Amino acid sequence: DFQRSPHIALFPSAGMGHLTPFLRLAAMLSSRNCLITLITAKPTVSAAESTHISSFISTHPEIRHLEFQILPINATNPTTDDPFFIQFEAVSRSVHVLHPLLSSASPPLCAIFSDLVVASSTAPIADDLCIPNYIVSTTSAKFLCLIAYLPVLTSDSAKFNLGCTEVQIPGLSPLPITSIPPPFWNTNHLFTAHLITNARALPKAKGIIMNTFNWFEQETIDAVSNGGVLDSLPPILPIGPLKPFSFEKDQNQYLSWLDNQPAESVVYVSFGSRTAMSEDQIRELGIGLERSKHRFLWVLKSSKVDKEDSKDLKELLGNFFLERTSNQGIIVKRWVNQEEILAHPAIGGFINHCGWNSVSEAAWQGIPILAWPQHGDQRVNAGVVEKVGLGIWERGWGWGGEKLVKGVEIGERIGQLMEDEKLRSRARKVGEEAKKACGFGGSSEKALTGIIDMVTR
Ligand code: BUP
Repeated sequence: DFQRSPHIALFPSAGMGHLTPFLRLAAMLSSRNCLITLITAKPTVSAAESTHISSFISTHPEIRHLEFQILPINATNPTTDDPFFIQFEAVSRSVHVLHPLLSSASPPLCAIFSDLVVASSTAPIADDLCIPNYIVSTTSAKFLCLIAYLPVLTSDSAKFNLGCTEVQIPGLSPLPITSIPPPFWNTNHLFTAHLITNARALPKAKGIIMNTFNWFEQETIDAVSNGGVLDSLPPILPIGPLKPFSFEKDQNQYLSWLDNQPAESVVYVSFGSRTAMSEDQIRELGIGLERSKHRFLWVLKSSKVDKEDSKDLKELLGNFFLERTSNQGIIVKRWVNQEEILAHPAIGGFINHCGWNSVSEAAWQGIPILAWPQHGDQRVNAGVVEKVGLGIWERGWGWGGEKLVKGVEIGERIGQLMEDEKLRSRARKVGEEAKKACGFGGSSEKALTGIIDMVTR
């Protein structure tokens, strides 16, 4: 019955960091009696995305899939060669082809939930169909505020220039200038221009659905709710941490290896799906892991898009390293099931770039993070992690690739991550609060119920 089963279109943009939270949200809404149409653009940038979409659709037959062909990408942008930014632009430019498909949906759509990076393209469609457009943010509430305020900031060079030490967003504690992603200093940069366009569309949205929770980002969420940041911003609706859904169990060697390690003894190392460190930095990280003497599970990526690249481990790290550490840790160069790893009792710490999905997964499991942000929203996210006590962050390591961080220093920080009992118990507390937020009567659970009620009306 249409009244009781609202039909909602979910529309993620490019990259696993965007796809993952949408798939989770699709599964959560579907289990609450919503009819879901998942819109995806083809071709995808990475093989990981297309594999995950097919596997999700085959394990969730109740979810409809609407795949649309994007217009040819414009690969000659002078400001960036990042394939994900280029795809953001191409997806946005192609959205109009969805209009007839969405207007003829049966039963009619009750709402569109779209990615922040297509907000300006979906707003007119939702308007035309007279249905609400909710924006789904895949970053922290703090970084979302920076995006929302970016049109104001970038138009005021007196307050926003490289000579400042801090950036002031109304209602929030100041952001250090070093956390601002470098592309933001250039309004012509594809990423910056794209975010500014979409930030301008935010006031048209009915709400901004966030993968965070009140307790975790209290200051920011309160500030927005009390009209700080921008008057025109719609309500932000924290429903996280978004719950993972299960694919078939990963039958891989690394899981049986983990099964044989003592509780909380292993440091898990991953920098997400779109960061490849330089080969020199990879070697230093290897030295750091070895020196720390802690057990490790390292997901290694040496190419930006998919990691099934040709360089093998011997070439990257050398035979001696692999032999010396063969009893201390394992290195994998493939897509792993990160959720399953973080949930494993052997994991005691997480060296991570602070991609927001990884942060929310670590928060859910109560695993402490050694933050090593590389680009984009990650320094702002690392600040959130540090402030709430989920992890430690060595600011001096800079942005990814800015400097070569030496193995000795990395080893020391790993020791701190794995041996600090206070950090571990605070991280556990974060995990408990995350579960409270998503449990019956919790803040995230109530926000999700509220959204479903709103679109069902
Ligand atoms: Br790599 C990798 N397995 O092997 P983030 C990642 N993931 O499950 P990113 C795996 O991909 P953006 C792997 O659990 C997380 O849900 C991981 O998203 C999963 O970082 C997701 O953490 C990665 O947000 O994206 O990939 O850098 O730049 O958009 O933050």
